[in-house]
Amino acid sequence: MICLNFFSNLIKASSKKNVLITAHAGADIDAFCSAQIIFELIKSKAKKAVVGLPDHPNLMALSLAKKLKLIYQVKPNLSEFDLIIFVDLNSKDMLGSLASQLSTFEGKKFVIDHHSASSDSINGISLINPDFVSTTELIFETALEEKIKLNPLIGILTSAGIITDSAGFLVADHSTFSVMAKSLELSKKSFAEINALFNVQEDISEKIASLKGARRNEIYRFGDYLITTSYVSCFEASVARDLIRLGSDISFVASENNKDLRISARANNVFINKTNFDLAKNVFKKLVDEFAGSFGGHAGAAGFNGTNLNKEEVLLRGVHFATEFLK
Ligand SMILES: [Mn+2]
Repeated sequence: MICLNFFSNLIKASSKKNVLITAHAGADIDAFCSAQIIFELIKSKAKKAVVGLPDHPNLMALSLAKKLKLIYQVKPNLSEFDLIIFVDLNSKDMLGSLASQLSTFEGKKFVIDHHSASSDSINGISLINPDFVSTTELIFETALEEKIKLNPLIGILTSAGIITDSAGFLVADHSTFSVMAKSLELSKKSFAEINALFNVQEDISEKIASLKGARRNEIYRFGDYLITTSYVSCFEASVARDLIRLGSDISFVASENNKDLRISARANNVFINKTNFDLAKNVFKKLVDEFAGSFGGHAGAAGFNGTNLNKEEVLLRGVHFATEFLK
C-alpha cells in the first residue's frame, strides 16, 4: 500500500530540526543510498541533517561514497537529534552500536523499509512495504507519487540500490524495471556508469593470485562433477571462490607460509543443494583425523590449518574424501 503523504509529512517534520538519518549495521548499497536519498530530500529544510551509521558501510558502499563524494558519520550521539529516520531496517536488533542508545531517545521516529515488519520493530511513523525489491525503489516510487521533486543524484542512488538488492535484477518483476527506467533516466547516467560506482577494485596481488591459481589448477572429474585443486602463496580463499566461478563444483586451494599450510575450500551452492554435500562434515572433519591440524567452516566454505605437511598430499586427500562422498 502506498502511503499518500508520507514524504510530505517527513519533510515537514524535519523542518528546522536536528535530523539523523541512519541505517542497519554494515550498511550495504541499498541502506547507504536510501539514507543519502533522504538526506537530499530534507537537507534544505532541516536545521541540521546528518547521515550517521552504526558502523562503517560495506566495501561496495564505501566505493560508491568515495566516487560520489557522499558524507556520513559513524556512531552518532542520538541525544543531539530531535528526529531520527531509519532506512532499510525496522528491527532494533539491526542497529548494532546504536541499539542501546535508542531506548532513551525521546524524539520523533520515521521508519522506511522493504523488509517485513519484525517482532521488535522500531516504534515510529512507518513506510514498510516488502513488495519492493529495495528500499531505494520504495522511496523513489512513493516520493514520485507524492510529486516530490527529485534530483539526478537521487536517480543515481535509487538505481544503485535496485541493482544490488535485486542481485542484478534476478529477483525483479516488471514494476522494478519500470522504476529503474525512471530512476536511470533521472540519473543522466548509463547503466554501466552506475555499476562502475560500486565495483570494488581488487588489489593487484590478489588479481595475480587469482590468475596463478587458475593456471596451476588440476581438474578431477567424477561423473558430472568437477573438483579442482590449486596452490598460491596468499589469497587462497578468494582463489578457491574464483575456481567455483570458473565452473568447479568443489575447489581446494593450498597456501604455504614457511612450515604452515593452509587449505581453503569452496563448494558450489547448486551442487550442495542437489547432493547435500557438506565441506566441513564430509571432508575437513576427516582431514583433521589424518593430519595434525585444525579446521573451521560449514557446507559451502571451509579452511584447514596445519604445520609440516605436504600440500599435494593434503589436497589429494581432500579430493579423495569428496569423491568418496559422491560415490
Ligand atoms: Mn535493502
